[in-house]
Amino acid sequence: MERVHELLGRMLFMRRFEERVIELFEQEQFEGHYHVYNGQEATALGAMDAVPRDDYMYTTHRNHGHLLARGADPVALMAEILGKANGLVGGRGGSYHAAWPEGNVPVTSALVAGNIPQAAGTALAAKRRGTGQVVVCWFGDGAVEEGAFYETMNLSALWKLPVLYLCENNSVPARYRAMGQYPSSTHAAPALTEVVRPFGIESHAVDGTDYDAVHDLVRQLMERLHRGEGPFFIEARTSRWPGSYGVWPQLTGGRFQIGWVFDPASAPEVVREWTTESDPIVLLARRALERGAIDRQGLEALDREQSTAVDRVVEAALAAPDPRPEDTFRHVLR
Ligand SMILES: Cc1ncc(C[n+]2csc(CCOP(=O)(O)OP(=O)(O)O)c2C)c(N)n1
Ligand SMILES: [Mg+2]
Repeated sequence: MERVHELLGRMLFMRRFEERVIELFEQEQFEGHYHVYNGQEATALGAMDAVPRDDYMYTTHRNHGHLLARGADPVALMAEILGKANGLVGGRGGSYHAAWPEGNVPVTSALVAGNIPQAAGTALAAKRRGTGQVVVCWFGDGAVEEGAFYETMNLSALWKLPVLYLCENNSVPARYRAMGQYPSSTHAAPALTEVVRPFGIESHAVDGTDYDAVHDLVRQLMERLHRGEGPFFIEARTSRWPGSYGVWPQLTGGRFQIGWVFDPASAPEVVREWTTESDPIVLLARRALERGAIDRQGLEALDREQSTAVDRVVEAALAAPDPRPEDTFRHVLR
């Protein structure tokens, strides 16, 4: 009971965090492109709860959820998105290049598939140095169309690199998430799990809206990676949040309302089907309600708590200082 409570709380925190990011962008509080993690919360939390802190994580343009799940300080992450001096990397990276070196997150690659060779290089270094560290590399289904992906799969298999390749295929309709074969929207393979098998890389598909399924699979594969097996490939299947259909995130349908859990028909039409069939928060909350692990009052209170926590994060990040002009060339090779 405690656990589902805590998990729903963490998912709601991520959701409210991203909603505020969209609003802050619309209020011109920061510039530059960015993406949000709405709808994939269960995947990041399920996976990151199974990855030891000593191991590395490489992330993508959809990095906020990965960083939060990894345990990055939300104020420092929000401050980084806003370009503030106390951001994760001093406000120099913004959303697209946030990193958390202390948390073994060396860099975000906003280049689709750009982080895949980097992750393999880090794994090669760890292997040669005998540090015992493993690398988790996130990417989207789009990265499986890139040449860098195939070169890296080949070398990873040849060199038996300790990497968990974690592909988030967010183009899967609800009914295909847990079963059957489903490709990405723009890949010729019958399923993304097939793509790495000719390299001899073991691969698995998992329903990315199911925290427990993701967690169990990642935990098992991480244990095996630490024993020297691998590399491994996971395709975590989710269905794209309508607010992420376009090139720029939009708060489509407005902020998520906890009432939609109880009455999905009350959700605006643009998000109704997704909310009903694919929102990992709604799916988990409904299961918890059915078995009496939480009640309506408890869920509403949880959401209020998390919304307030995010409001505090935003206030702190907005109040943080901008980088000083005299620091412009710090860390720059000249
Ligand atoms: C090499 C490269 N090509 C194109 C882009 C522009 N771009 C940014 S996100 C994106 C879609 C990536 O799809 P996917 O990897 O499935 O991730 P998703 O956005 O679905 O999470 C593209 C094409 C890019 N950043 N890098
Ligand atoms: Mg995708």
